[in-house]
Amino acid sequence: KSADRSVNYLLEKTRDKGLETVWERSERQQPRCGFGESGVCCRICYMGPCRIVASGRGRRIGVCGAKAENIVARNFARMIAAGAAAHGDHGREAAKTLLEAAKNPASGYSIKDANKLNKVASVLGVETKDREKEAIAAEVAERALRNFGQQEGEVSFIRLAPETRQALWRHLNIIPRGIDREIVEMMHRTNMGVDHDHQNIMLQAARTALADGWGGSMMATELQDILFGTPSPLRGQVNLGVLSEKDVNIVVHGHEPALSEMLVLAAQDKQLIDLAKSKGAQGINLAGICCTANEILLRHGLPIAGNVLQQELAVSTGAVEAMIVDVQCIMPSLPDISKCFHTKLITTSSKAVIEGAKHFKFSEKNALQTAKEIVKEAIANFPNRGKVDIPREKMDLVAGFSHEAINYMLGGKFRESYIPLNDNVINGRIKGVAAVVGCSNPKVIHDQCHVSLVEELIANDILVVQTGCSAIACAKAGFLTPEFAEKHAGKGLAEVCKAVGMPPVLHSGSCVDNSRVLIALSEMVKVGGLGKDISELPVAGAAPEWMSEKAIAIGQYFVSSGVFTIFGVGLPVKGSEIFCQHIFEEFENIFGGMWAVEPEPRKMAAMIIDHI
Ligand code: NFS
Ligand code: SF4
Repeated sequence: KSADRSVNYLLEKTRDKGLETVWERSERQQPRCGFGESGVCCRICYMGPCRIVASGRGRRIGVCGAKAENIVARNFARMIAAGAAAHGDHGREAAKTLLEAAKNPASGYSIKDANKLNKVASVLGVETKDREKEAIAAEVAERALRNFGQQEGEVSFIRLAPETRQALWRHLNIIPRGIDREIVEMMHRTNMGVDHDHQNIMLQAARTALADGWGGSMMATELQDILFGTPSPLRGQVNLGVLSEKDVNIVVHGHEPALSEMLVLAAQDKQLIDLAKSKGAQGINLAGICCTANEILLRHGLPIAGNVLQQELAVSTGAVEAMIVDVQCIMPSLPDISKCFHTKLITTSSKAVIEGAKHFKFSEKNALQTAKEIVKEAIANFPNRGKVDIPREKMDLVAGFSHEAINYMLGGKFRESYIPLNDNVINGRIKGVAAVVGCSNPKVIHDQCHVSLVEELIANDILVVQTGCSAIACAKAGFLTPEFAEKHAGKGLAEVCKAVGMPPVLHSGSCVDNSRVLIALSEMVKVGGLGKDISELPVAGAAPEWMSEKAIAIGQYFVSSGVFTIFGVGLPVKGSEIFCQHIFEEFENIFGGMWAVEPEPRKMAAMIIDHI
């Protein structure tokens, strides 16, 4: 089931115990409905559901007359709207937290990176001269919040894109006016009986996706850097072996660092550590799952227990006192598996409540206080621990490659810039750059596609940038160490990695941090020598094991930004040849970037290498 031995080991154990995980449930869904899988099931109104067969003697149109390309486009566009909504809401929370940090010292939040604050202030047009950082931060937060409800104009971060790209977007009339506004319009236009032109639907889908990448996601990344610090390279560890037999294990899972950052503070509290000792533990071990894990790794070097498909397995070790979740990618199966062990499942967001879990209301106003209560709850649970079975697998890694860090690392202290990267591409040592990102999916062998694809790319001198669960997969396989370059990277890439002391695979953060990739690509254009637009750069994007709507939103903003983007597993579009032709071919003439799909990682690598 997995390329990761610790996963296979625990899966055998859970099966012996008669427990169920995502893999058993996935098998039970076989055979899957072909209409749904190929995107031609429409449930938008209740004259349906309608299922379309585009060719042959089947039902070619829905009850209302919708054709296959209309239905596929609407479904695809709605996935983009949902993904953009998730990232947008995350960005909104970051802005609210920044406002709290600026105005309410009792919240426990503060401004960690004043440099970044000034940079973001200048993008948002906030005056910085002779002002306290709190005053600047408050205005930055307020302006950021305005980006969501704005009705006209352009969202602020668009201006970080290359001029040529901005001009193209203006020409296509797809610059997002406000983040929320584009999502609402997307939902409206895909209602029963509104937009019946798949090309027109996809233009608004492109705008909605840009409102994610250059809007909500970028907001989340940039404001979190101000609040919690901009990542720079540091060492860490990954995989289920990071759970400790002797400590109170607290696993944070979800996405918003507003929660996990406070848990980091609470877990270091001397009184709470003493309390843990009084219960017979050695101390407190905080580890993460999914993107929250990436956030605490990048900023604190704290360990990652695993990616999205490992959430149930972490509980099945019997060593987790509390799993604390906020929003996104949290399986509703967690209370069931937690009941079979002593693990307390704790929800913290009023947006994400799970029946069977204990709810601690967390808000940016009482953050540290709540975090301490949660840690106490975990400590109190330590004496209830039964037999534990923690797999031995854990791997060292180096992570923390924000675009600022890459800049600094390549250019050195006195001439921070992307010039050396561009030079190395021009002189042929590095052939290009690929962003390999996204989820894990039980429809394919866990981690396998990520690992095989990345292996092939670096062997061909392509520098790989990673985020999300994909980064965790390659980290577990040992790809995120400078030493890995010597053995597995092509000669040119290995030389560059050795000179700079960096891994051939750069971990840039969580999924909202794909916005770092957009900024890095824009910098590569601005430095010059490789092309006048992102679409002219030798770069590509890939999500080999995607599953979430968020991944589709990311894919579309990469494409709308001019990047050739390839997805594994499959895409729910095959039901319409007309639609496929539009996003796989015609898109290139519109955006300079286009979608592709290929489940086989070696073939996927070949397509990326060809493109580059
Ligand atoms: Ni991205 Fe991060 Fe993982 Fe997929 Fe989920 S955790 S936001 S959506 S599964 S990569
Ligand atoms: Fe069927 Fe049209 Fe209703 Fe979709 S919108 S369910 S195709 S009638």
